[in-house]
Amino acid sequence: MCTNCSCGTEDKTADVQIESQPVVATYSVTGMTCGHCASSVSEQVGRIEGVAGVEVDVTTGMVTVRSSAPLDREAVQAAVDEAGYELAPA
Ligand SMILES: [Cu+2]
Repeated sequence: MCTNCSCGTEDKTADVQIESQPVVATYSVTGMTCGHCASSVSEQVGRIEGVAGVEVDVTTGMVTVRSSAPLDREAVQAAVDEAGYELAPA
């Protein structure tokens, strides 16, 4: 039995807990070649409302974005565009 909230369940992966976790989405960005590219993309994408963290892998072009809610693909595209790179089609 859960003693924290007295809900009576032994399941520690309750829906509420899952929903409160940040959303993680991965995007593919083309044109990045160095750490500066990565930080530009990371900075722009990080400005999108709700974004909690951005991880960029220059080698693979993968951009991992953590946010409190699912992001608008267009918002991510605009941010990547602003940084001077292109979001690869999903
Ligand atoms: Cu660069």
